[in-house]
Amino acid sequence: MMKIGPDDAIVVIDVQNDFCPGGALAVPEGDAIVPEINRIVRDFPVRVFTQDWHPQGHLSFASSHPGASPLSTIDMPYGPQVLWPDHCVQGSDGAEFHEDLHLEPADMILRKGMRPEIDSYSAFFENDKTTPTGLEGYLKTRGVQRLTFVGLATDFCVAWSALDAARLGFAVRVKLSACRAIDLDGSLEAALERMRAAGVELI
Ligand code: VGL
Ligand code: ZN
Repeated sequence: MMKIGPDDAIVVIDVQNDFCPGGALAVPEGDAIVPEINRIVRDFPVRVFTQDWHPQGHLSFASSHPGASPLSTIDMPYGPQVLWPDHCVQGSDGAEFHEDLHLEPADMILRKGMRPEIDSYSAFFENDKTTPTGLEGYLKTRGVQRLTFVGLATDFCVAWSALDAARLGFAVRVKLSACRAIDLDGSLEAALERMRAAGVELI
């Protein structure tokens, strides 16, 4: 059992159809984490859910770059960007939360990745690492000091969110049994190492 106090929050990252088996950017076993998330979410006094929410033609989509293959990397003004298959398009079924995920306990649902020209893996900042989503202010004004991350994908949106949270001064835990990874060219091991080095507790 995790120790949870009044200063704790859970952040459930991107448990959406497109990241589950059958989806456009399916994470292996992405749907397997839903029962555990449903079980633990109510133990936390503050609960945030995030939703990847891209307009059609988003520049993180390979289809927006003629000749580019999905999962290749290009240089964007804000740094390297993996080009993904079209996913989590605003209003599509793929962008909906997994149907078994319990949303009733959510305090806040945060959407990210809406600006066409920049991706946002992290729940705190877009990929330029400077444009804020507002989540820091929400959590801090609610008195939250420690965050537990669960969701998809461990090596992208979960890791980038956890690393930003640590940088912002939150105590950070990632509950790996309730996360699943894309694991593109060793990206999972690299993300775990960066999180450890940043003082993120992997539990
Ligand atoms: C994600 C790739 C692209 C994620 C979102 O939720 O980890 N990964 N968009
Ligand atoms: Zn995305």
